[in-house]
Amino acid sequence: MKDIQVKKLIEAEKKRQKKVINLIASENYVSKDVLEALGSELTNKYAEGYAGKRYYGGNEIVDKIEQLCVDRALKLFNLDPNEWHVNVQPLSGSPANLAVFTALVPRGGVMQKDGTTSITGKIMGMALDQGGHLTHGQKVSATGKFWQQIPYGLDQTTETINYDQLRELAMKEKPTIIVSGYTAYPRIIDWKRMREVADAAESIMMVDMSHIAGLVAGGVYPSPFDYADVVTTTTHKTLRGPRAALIFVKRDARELNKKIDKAVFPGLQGGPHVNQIAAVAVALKEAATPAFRKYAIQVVKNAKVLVDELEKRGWRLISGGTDSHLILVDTWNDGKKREPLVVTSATKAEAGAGAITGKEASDRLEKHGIIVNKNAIPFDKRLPADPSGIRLGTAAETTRGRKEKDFKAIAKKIDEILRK
Ligand code: DSN
Repeated sequence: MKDIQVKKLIEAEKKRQKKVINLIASENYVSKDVLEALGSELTNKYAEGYAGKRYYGGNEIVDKIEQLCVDRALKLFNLDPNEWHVNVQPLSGSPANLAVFTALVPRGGVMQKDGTTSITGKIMGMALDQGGHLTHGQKVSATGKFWQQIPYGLDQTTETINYDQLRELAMKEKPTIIVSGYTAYPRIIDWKRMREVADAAESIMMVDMSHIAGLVAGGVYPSPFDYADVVTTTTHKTLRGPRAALIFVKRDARELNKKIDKAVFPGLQGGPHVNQIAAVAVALKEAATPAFRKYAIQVVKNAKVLVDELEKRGWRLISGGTDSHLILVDTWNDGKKREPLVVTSATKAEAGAGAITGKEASDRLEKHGIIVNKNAIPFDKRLPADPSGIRLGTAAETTRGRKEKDFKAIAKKIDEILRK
């Protein structure tokens, strides 16, 4: 590379990535092949439209790449192309979710007597502080500005989804769409029950499986495809691909797939990033191998070891543990278990002498080479900029070959750093 400034910065970031222990639950390390596809000449090409129906010439090869990606995406999740459609063009998770809502959830826009504008479409999504994602209808996101979010949450005692409450709320609100699949929820989601709720409320069932896609592909987390109408996913978390997203849509008489395709292009995006699509295709092939299945098994094993070792040292884990790659630690207490579980305390005096906020914990760990993110915990009384916990994940370090004994050592180190 001739640009020395950028080259040096890339080298520095490469070094940083090698040096640290990366426990960011949404990050991973891609293969050289994925990087090669991303850095290829495919980035030069405009390809607005879909395979066979482009608005630019010269797309014969690009059509083959996009079709290959489609075929591999369906195959990886055992989907019959007659039953499922997949759009491989979303640039990332937020535009993918926005495209689904744009296509399927009606917007109001009727001026009310008091001058406000009515919003008719309801998106039922988990509240941010309970583990939901911004793009599941939170107010600060476009998805919460164009549509009304009906937030749902967790049971305060178990810190897991209360499906009966969820059903009650859904029946009362009758949202157009119910979103499950979260950004900070360690447990297995009962897709069948989500389907029952969606059917009862006559809602569309959407699953955002961004965090768990690699675990679903690896067969260590239940697949949502037997139940959902729409499944979105980013491709760069446990799936270990480039930053991009996919939208899977069940084919039926409603032709949701056609609406969603139109919302992606020309609704929200112009030319797809063909280099990114090729890189996704590479990652999807990798994810279909026995080696990837072994990887997915190890990711969950490592997370369970991390849970056990932290718990042994007195740390309270949200929901008491994990079924996935993801762990939420309540750092804002004195390092002891809360008995019984209570709403997190707002002040240090209430929290106990050893309490440490999520921000303090994350900053302190980073100084010692462990990278995590601060995270709100359910029913958090603190603000998102300095919440009561941290989120940990095992996907990235498992890619680097770390096993149970390594995660035992990592847990010990985390405990020592946080108690200093
Ligand atoms: N930022 C991602 C995460 O960390 O979960 C979701 O967009």
